[in-house]
Amino acid sequence: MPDLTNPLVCTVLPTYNERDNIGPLIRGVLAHAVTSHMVLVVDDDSPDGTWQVVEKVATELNRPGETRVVLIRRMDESGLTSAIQRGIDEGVHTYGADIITWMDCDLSMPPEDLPNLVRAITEEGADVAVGSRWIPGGADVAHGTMARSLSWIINRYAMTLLGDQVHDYTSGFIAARSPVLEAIRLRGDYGEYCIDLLGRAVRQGYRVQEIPYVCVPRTAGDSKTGANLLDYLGKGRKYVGAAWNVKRET
Ligand SMILES: Nc1nc2c(ncn2[C@@H]2O[C@H](COP(=O)(O)OP(=O)(O)O)[C@@H](O)[C@H]2O)c(=O)[nH]1
Ligand SMILES: [Mg+2]
Repeated sequence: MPDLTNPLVCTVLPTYNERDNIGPLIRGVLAHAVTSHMVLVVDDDSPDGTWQVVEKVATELNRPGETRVVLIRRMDESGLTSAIQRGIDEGVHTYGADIITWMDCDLSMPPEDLPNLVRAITEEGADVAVGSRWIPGGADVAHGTMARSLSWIINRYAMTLLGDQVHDYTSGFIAARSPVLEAIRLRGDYGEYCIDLLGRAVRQGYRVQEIPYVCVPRTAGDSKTGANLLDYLGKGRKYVGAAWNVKRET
């Protein structure tokens, strides 16, 4: 097991129009920290001014000699996957983080559950920890029957192709040791990156551990995943393609 005595954890928070969620989320993540912990927000110049809120929170929480909140405001690039990858690169190379975590910034993934993912790595020897809705103790009370059913089908398909160590290949609530993320860079545009990452991690023999969590509805702002069947099917097609691609490669 790698030496992770007092590791630095960096939580990457990708945001687009999360003005009312980002402040409570940053505070929640830092309030529940179990080791040295910083957050790195990657905002794509959100029209609602999310980045301004982050600047304000950073001014309040950063102390001389201790950076706890960092804002990266991207002006000429956008997209969820590249935002997370940018955060990973900054966290590992600029700040020397040992563990990188990330999650949605809509408060659907409770920050108080994050320590469970971190401990899976620091205390139980996991390389990657995945917040899972589809194992005992987990649930999805955020989405309707259609979205939940499609997610279930896609995850069953991914499990059949890639391995049943993971039941929530589309989770998006992740913690990983930095060397794993150095070896496996994210691919894809949106949520399919998660199937790709977890599928490759499982098939390359990394220890991937699931931690149950309850996904709750966002209360502020709008989902970037459309709510109609056509949109879900379009995303589903990409997810299926990502799983098949990993199976073909490995
Ligand atoms: N930086 C960045 N973040 C994004 C982008 N699209 C979505 N996000 C963030 O990605 C996370 C997931 O989006 P969300 O709307 O919750 O999608 P849903 O969970 O599928 O409904 C949220 O934190 C969003 O603010 C993007 O283009 N750039
Ligand atoms: Mg979400």
